[in-house]
Amino acid sequence: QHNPHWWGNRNTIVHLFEWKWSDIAQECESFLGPRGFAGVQVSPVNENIIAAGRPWWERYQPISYKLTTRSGNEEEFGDMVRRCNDVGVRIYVDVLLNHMSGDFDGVAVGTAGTEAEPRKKSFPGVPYTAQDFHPTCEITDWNDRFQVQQCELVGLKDLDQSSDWVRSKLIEFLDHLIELGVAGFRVDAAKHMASEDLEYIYSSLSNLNIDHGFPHNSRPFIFQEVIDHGHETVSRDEYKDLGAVTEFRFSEEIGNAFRGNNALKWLQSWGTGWGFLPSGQALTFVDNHDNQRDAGAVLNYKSPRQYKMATAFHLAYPYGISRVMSSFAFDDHDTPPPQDAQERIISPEFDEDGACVNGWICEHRWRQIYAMVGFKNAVRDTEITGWWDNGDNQISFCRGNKGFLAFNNNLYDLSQDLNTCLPAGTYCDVISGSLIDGSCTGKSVTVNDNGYGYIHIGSDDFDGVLALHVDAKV
Ligand code: LM2
Ligand code: CA
Repeated sequence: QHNPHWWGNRNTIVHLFEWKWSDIAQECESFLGPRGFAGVQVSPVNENIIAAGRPWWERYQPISYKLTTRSGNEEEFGDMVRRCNDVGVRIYVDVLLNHMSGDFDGVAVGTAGTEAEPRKKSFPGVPYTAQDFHPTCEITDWNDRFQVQQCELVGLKDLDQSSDWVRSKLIEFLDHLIELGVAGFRVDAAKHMASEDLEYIYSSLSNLNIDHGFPHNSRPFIFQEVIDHGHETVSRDEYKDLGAVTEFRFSEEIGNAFRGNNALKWLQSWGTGWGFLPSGQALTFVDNHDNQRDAGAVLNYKSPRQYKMATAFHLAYPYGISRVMSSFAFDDHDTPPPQDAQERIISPEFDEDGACVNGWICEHRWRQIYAMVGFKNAVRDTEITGWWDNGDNQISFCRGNKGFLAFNNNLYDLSQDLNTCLPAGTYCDVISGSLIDGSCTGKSVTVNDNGYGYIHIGSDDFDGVLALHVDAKV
């Protein structure tokens, strides 16, 4: 279940973290479809606990499988899926199969009004009772398979996926979403579930809904969140044949490289050469909603120059199933999404350039990022050719004869003739500007009959990357 069911030549997923369904529907029609995005990962859709201050992570504490959250209700969700599918944008849902909520004093009331008593493992909205959960224990040894898979991840009540009842409830929930037209799922905390149990669940799911444009017998796309740095007992290899797996090593290594901790010339062997999963099994990202909040190598929107360069490399190098993060501004781990005084999530607002202004970051609306989504579509099915580097932090390469990229992460200028592999002509750099009414609003490069062009990326240029492709030829 590795096929994401993309439409046409599209090939990038965006995670619209904490967005409301009605806003995503609008975004599919007005921005994502026209810009060639392939799909959206949406926040969890099922009812969750209400935590004080409304941190984003309350949505990782389910109460029932009713489709009512701060992002909207079932009707709004269904309307979003239909409208996005109509413009060729697929929807993938973040699903919580490992656990329900954590401890809560007394009776908890969820976002759909359902009551539960998490301390007693009583979730009548499903219903689940204590016998549907593993006995309570804490994960202290991450090399102990039993603890990792059967104890409670940060105290969240741990479901027993080997039980027929639990399996049937999870399958019913996922099938309900398939019926509504989704293309697949991000499986949260997959490492904390036995792969045999997941295999049973995935293989029991319905085919995708043909009324939403999916071919007959299409299987739901699965990408599993498995954090594997290579030194734990439970490994990504147990999951990779069931569906794609999040490749966290990609995120760390690309952060290292563009932070300057590793010379860009080494990126020539990017992908499996770095010990990553085979391309078709790897869900790749510069940052995700968890690791963008951690200190360390991973880049996020707070380092925009390096972040844009890393994203350009991510989308230009033919490796993995690409996902772009779209965040809201945060100060610390618990910062809630933009919300009003009644704790309702607010809709993004845009300035005249289309950038988000009211607490939403919307990296996917940064020109340097959406232009690379277009680049990836334009060069689809071509190989890397013509690799060049200066032995350090200046690199360039071609994607067949359809696209060309150059990066300068040195503290001196890149100024020289380079092989772009492109047909002769003038091309707009889609990073510094765009092709508008037949001319470039940013840099342009003239390519001669031998495919060479003069490339300049100053060390103090606004962006350290330049990108040319055949769909932005003057
Ligand atoms: C994930 N993948 O495996 C998600 O990507 C990640 O965002 C989730 O953690 C986690 N697993 C569980 O689904 C987040 C957040 C945690 C938060 C949990 C549950 O990063 O901080 O934990 O969601 O809401 C919070 C408190 C924690 C407390 C727990 C249970 O921060 O201190 O533990 O709730 O009450 C006692
Ligand atoms: Ca578990």
